[in-house]
Amino acid sequence: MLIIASDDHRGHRYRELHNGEMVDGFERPERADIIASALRAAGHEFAGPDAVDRELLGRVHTIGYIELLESAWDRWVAAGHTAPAAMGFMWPTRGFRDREPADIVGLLGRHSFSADTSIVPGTWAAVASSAAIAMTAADRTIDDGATAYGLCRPPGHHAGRDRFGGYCFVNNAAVAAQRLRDRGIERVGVLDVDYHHGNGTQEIFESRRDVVCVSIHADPTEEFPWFAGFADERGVGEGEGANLNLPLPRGASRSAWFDALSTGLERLDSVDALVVSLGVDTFEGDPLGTFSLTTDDYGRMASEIAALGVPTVLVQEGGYESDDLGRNVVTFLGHH
Ligand code: OKP
Ligand code: ZN
Repeated sequence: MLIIASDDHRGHRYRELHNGEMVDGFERPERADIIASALRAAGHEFAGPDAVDRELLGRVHTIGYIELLESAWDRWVAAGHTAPAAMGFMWPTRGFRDREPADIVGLLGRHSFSADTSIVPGTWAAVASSAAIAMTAADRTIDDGATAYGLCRPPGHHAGRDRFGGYCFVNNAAVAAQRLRDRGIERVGVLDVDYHHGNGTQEIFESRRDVVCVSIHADPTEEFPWFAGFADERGVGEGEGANLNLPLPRGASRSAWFDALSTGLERLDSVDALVVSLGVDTFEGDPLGTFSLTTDDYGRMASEIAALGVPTVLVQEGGYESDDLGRNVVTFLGHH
């Protein structure tokens, strides 16, 4: 399979506020490097991304948000901050005014939603390349008529139209889905198998019927992102019915997970092309997850998804350091 990847993610490394203390970020460069070397060893072909199309980013996010991400580090330094990472630390929660601040600290608060995600000097290069990888994987899937995999880092599925958080800045899966639409695919499906709900992807497409979103994830009553991902979120207005959330309790069994996959795939049986938000943090050994999928299960997952029989773009989401991170992705790709 064709792998789209880049080293431009390496400068995006930061410490995160995790349950009240600063720790080395779980979403770290080693993740992508582990996956890349496992894919190389398995004999997959690699290519770099094309330059990202800014108009495409502007159809998924607001242009103002993209410009904020691009300029945030320089504005942080220009404002006199000497901390090694820029982040928001106050968010316009219930009852506050929804207005655009003038200062970078306020702007980062308004355009983010969680304290686990920071901006360092290398962040924009990594984010732009991650989005370019998703776009290019969508292009190659159409051009070659064969599945392409985008080794995106940072991940994207928590990033909303104008907000970052949950380690995500630009929504790579949404970029790939929008690219498929722009290239003439009528009805696109997004299947999010990451352990966490794809709240950003849902937000971006919830009012549209041309992109059908399905997410299987840990129940947000007891897991991040806490405030989205419930079963009664079924789309808004014209998009009513085009969003399906399949939350499972923490610690859900493998058979419960595969039952949810069957339900999700039924909902996607009329799409013309598919984007898979491929998080492998459903693995039994994942440091952030509580599900118990095995390495072999990623092969089964890939076969069941491939049985839809539509052009498919794979986009890497979560999946954190464990001895099997690389093997899990290799196993999925080997069965697709
Ligand atoms: C990103 B992806 C640890 C929990 C909070 C949020 C997890 C984001 C997961 N501080 N971090 O969906 O794998
Ligand atoms: Zn995740």
